[in-house]
Amino acid sequence: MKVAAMLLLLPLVLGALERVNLLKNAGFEREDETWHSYTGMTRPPVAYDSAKANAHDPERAFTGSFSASVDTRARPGDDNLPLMFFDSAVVIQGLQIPKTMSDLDSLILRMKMIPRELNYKLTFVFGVSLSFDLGESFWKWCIYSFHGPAVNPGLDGTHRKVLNFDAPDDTSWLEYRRLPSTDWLGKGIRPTSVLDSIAVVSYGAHDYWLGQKVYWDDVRLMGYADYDVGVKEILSGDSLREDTPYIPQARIKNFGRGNAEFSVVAEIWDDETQVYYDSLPWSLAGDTEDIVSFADFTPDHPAPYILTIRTVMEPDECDEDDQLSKFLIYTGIAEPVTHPDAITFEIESLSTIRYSLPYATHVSLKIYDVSGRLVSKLVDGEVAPGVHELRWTGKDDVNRRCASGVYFVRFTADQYKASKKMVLIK
Ligand SMILES: [Ca+2]
Ligand SMILES: [Ca+2]
Repeated sequence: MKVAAMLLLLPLVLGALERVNLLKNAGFEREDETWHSYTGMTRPPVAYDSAKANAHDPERAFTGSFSASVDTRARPGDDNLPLMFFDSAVVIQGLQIPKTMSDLDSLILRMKMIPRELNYKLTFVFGVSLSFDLGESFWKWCIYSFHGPAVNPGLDGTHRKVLNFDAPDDTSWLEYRRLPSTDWLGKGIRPTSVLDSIAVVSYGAHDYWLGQKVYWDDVRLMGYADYDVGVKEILSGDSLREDTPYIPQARIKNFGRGNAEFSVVAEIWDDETQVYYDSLPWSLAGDTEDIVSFADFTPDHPAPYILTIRTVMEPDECDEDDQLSKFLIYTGIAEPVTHPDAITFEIESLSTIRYSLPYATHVSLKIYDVSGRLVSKLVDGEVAPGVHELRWTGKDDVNRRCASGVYFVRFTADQYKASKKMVLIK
């Protein structure tokens, strides 16, 4: 019974799966197909299309890195405006792999808001929506709604969580972190409800225009992935030496729960030119790591090189862990010679013995007392080329302390034979 209980516990102990960002291109740095933008509202009372949505805003959004934006600042013309009207700008991403509410951890938002005019600082409305597929053609939007202090807080309910705040006077970025399970479970959402999509929205509405431009950056939905591999760390060094092979090496991980079949690619670039490419097929069980070593690269000219190592898998739920890069500094200095050109043997200090081998060979290193009795056999076997150093601890082969006095160290390597005197002092 005890054994069975232990076995049942084991997967829980090992399952310390890391949470990853389940949104693709969360920093909106690329123009790609993962985010879609829509403008205008298709439901009554009246829709206008003065809104602008950008999944990849070419304006630099204050940070130097591209962001998405939703903009409803422009008010429609005043002619024949009805009492109520809406306009909205939406940037939306459908999830590639179905995720349930219990897979999700936290939602992290970074945004910067500019009200339509300073006078309208109190009446902005924008938000982030999570859409859950409840089955049988039912969906539910769970909306985090950011309201100016003058907007009706009574909108808070089972579909909407109102987060009131004062618009900042400057253009600083705001950061919010929410726990969707805490906010939405029990409000029509179950742990098994499937997340369908996420959207960032700016609303313009009413006879006085609630308009604002909102920039979004690094929107992250942390949770457990089924299919996600990535590069954790580049292990190979950052220096290149002339005519010395460099072996790109990295620690990779399967962050997902499922088995992963993928490839790992290493590239080295000299400015715009690719000077090295290697690709290896790999497979990893869920939540395991491995170390990958690629074919070696020998630079033939000094240059500022960049090494990039990346994983390639389809599908892969998180793209921000796929790739790491580092600069390789070309020192132009050959590595010190590690292969000596002759066999040498010396007693460095009272108990330090050093010998060098230009090639692998059989080595015998034995210590005898003055009567010629074998006291200790330090080395007896095949030894790799290089410089080798060892200390005699002053004990014999059965770990007894030897008496102070004079001993002889006899060294044999290939055809080389030498004997040197050593003094042991206690
Ligand atoms: Ca960005
Ligand atoms: Ca990945």
